[in-house]
Amino acid sequence: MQQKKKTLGEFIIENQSEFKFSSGELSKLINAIRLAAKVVNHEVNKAGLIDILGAAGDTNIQGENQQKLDVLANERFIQTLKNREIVCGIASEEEDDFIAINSLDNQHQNKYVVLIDPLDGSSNIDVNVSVGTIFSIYRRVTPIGSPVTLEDFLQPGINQVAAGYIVYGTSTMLVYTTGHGVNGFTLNPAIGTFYLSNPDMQFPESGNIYSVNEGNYIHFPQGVKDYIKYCQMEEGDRPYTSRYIGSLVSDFHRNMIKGGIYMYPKSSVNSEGKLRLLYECNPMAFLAEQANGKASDGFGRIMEIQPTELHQRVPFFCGSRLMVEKAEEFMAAGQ
Ligand code: P6P
Repeated sequence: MQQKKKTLGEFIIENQSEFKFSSGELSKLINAIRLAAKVVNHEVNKAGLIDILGAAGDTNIQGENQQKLDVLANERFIQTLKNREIVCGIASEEEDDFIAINSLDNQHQNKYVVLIDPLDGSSNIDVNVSVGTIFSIYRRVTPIGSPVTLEDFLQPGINQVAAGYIVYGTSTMLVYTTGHGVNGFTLNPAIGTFYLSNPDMQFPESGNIYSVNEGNYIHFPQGVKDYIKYCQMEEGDRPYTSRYIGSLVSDFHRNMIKGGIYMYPKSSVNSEGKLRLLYECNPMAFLAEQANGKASDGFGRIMEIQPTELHQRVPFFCGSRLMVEKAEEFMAAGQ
């Protein structure tokens, strides 16, 4: 007799005492994310059917062509989070500046700020490749009751109280951590319920998959070039397999299950790399470390970087601990 799978709601209630949140606040936050995820999942899955493909005509702060689904996902998550009485501010990768949420009745009593990449990998939408949402939650650092400020968002990743992603793939999964390990929930679209499908997710200590856009090889620092050549050499358990989907959450998710390393290094084209520290690297780093993996900028821990601006980019090496450490060795030698 197959054991009944626990729902996300049951899981949160059972583990409420572990969370740094007072009772009910985390469930409200995760419920808001869960609701928005179901709406976006519905839109992503029917994207091919109605005319919301193609660019919305605008470009975001990154200068990237905004896909209509980007715009829709951004609006859905912001609106759903605004409706909860626990968030005092939101920063979105699709918005130039942060959004202060002034609750009329309790005047900024809310304690948490949420940073979100509403639809990461959106350039894959038109070719039917998985995309994802990434979120990161902090407790505000300025006094409760005062208007939220930029300081509340420019916190090092070690201050995160929760982080996670939704991957809209062959099945839709919500994977998150509150500092007590990583758990994965799969959506049953027929009834709109997330079930605990991957309890206590852990990166294998090593692996044989490396994920990097090798089209940028000639622009990489010498240490990265040397590490890629190391992955391709015939020696021991190498050559490794190269797998690159071009969607961070999908590459990360596969590597966490099978073992592997994802790299987006800096290059002569992208002087600080492409990924955003606050919206992509810190939440994925929190998940990686909670799953016994590692996340580095090639030289040091991602989560210890003190952010200086909302949209700053950093080089990103993330995945199985021994593979990231080997990449760091090549980066140090290549200095
Ligand atoms: P490139 C998507 O735009 C993204 O931020 C990540 O999801 C993905 O891993 C990376 O950029 C892909 O970038 O330059 O290889 O196409």
